[in-house]
Amino acid sequence: MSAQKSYLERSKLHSNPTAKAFLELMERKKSNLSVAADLTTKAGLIELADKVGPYICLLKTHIDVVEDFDQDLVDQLTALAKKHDFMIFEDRKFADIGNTVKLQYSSGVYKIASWSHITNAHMVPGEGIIQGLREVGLPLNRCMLLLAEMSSAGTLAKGDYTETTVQMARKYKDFVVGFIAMKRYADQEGDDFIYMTPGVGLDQTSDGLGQQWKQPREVVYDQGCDVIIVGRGIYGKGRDPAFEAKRYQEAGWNAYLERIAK
Ligand code: 6AU
Repeated sequence: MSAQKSYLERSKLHSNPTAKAFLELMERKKSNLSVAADLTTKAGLIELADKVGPYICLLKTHIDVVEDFDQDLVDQLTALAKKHDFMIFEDRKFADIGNTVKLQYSSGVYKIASWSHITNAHMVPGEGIIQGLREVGLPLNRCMLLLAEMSSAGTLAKGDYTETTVQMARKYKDFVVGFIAMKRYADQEGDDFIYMTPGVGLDQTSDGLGQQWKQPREVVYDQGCDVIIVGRGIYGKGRDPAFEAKRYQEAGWNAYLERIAK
């Protein structure tokens, strides 16, 4: 089972170069924390990335919520990723036919494929969505996650939908390296998917808009997921982002150490 192996062991065997580098990075930084930087200004996003940078393996962006987006923001985030040694995950949640997502991924205002190491997509449109994104991303050494489950109350991503999503990931393993999921699924021969879980909070359990927050230990130790994605628990009102990021980094990492020692 990949859940029992260390990130380093897994990195040695991984066939996707970006997933391999990401697993190495997690081990090097002793971090399985991704910060969901859902801020609406360029200055706010850069400031947060610089503050939490030392504690994270992955900065997750929603680039389309930034009011004053420009190429300089991308350049600065890329420089911060180098300075602090983290990767960038644009949480675009693509959901259209292959030809359209190719354009959305490569072109337009954001040119996501040019700077984001990892992105994600819903499987609603069927297999063509992976084929379209893969055509753009593979030559650039990018990779993606499929949304197999969601953290929100009443999600329709469950049962057969989740199972088919996992099968599709197996079919396109060279580009699909993992899932947004609430738990780890049983491995089949040769599987090593990276499981990233949003809806993580140490202090609160819900936001009144359907989000449901779980403890880091529940996600990493009990459910066997690899990366905790934390937003408002870190940058929310009245919080000190560097202090909180360190707190979540420790909680996530300790749960991982406990898991691999099982
Ligand atoms: O910690 P929060 O609730 O402030 O932020 C959670 C982040 C947000 C969501 O867009 C995202 O995680 N998210 C996702 C992702 C990462 O794809 C899926 C999901 O099911 N739930 C969820 O909250 O940026």
